[in-house]
Amino acid sequence: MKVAVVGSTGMVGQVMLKVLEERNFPITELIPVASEKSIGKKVKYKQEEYTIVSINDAIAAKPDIAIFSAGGSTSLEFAPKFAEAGITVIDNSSAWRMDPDKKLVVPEINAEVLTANDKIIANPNCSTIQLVMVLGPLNKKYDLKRVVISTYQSVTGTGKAAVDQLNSEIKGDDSVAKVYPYQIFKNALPHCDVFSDDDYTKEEIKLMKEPKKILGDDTFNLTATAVRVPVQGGHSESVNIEFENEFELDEVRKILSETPGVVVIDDVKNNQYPMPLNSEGKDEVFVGRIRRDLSQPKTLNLWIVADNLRKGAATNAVQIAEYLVSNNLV
Ligand code: 11C
Repeated sequence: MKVAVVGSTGMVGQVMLKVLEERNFPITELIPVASEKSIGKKVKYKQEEYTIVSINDAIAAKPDIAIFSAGGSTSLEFAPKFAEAGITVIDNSSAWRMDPDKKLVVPEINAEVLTANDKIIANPNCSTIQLVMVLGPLNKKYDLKRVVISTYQSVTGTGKAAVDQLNSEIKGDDSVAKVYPYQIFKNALPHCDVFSDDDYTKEEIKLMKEPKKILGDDTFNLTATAVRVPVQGGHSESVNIEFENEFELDEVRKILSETPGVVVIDDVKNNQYPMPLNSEGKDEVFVGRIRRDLSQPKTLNLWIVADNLRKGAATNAVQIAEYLVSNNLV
């Protein structure tokens, strides 16, 4: 496979190269793409250096697959140009996710929706991916009624400048430009991405809309509050799930432990539960604190953690590419 990585110098792009390498994706030619200022510079992949090219040169090189993580406006402008050239795009931005003609895919949950005709495939938002990895198998068994999500999101979700802001605040150095409206060190901002007219943030709206599309089910409701915290290793989510049907906790744990890509860490007697510090660099989605909501029947509380740059972005995109290759869809 000839593979272009668009946005190869960004935080997700860098993890993308690492994940492609680790998973030994069958690449015959790598085409790294980045913005004007990086053209001609090199990126490393499997001990070799590759020269960064412009996005138009990448189209001319006719890769089989282009994985985009270069922001919504680049995707809106260029993904259709790649698609017209017969190149399959897997896009990490929010540009195409809710387009009714585009598939929104978490391979463990809904890879079977993909066909050879899908030339622009959307990778969901990071906080959505880890959520649906847990909601998907539970919906099949107990039928979701309502989901209440509160997130605790890593600064890596905002990008390198936000990591720099946190690290400089930790050092007491005020010289770095602030990405957030307030200090993030020793703080929690109920504000991920921009506010929309209805007073929810875009991140919260993604959490409320994307899961229904991925699960192919709009019979349940979701509501979300997304919070940025001074953490780097991954996103955490406190999730309250009301089902239509009754459940047994042991069966819930069994279903989740048998779900590919999900790891249950739930032994409170020994202080065992998922934490972002332990999820960093891992591809799995970790779930714990699985317990009944004592305030009403058929309702569960749990805690989900995943590395937002890996399963929340790069790994999920590479898994989509792997599915396309192994099913001859590209
Ligand atoms: C965050 N979830 O943590 C965002 C980052 O739509 O892909 C990814 C934004 C997206 O702020």
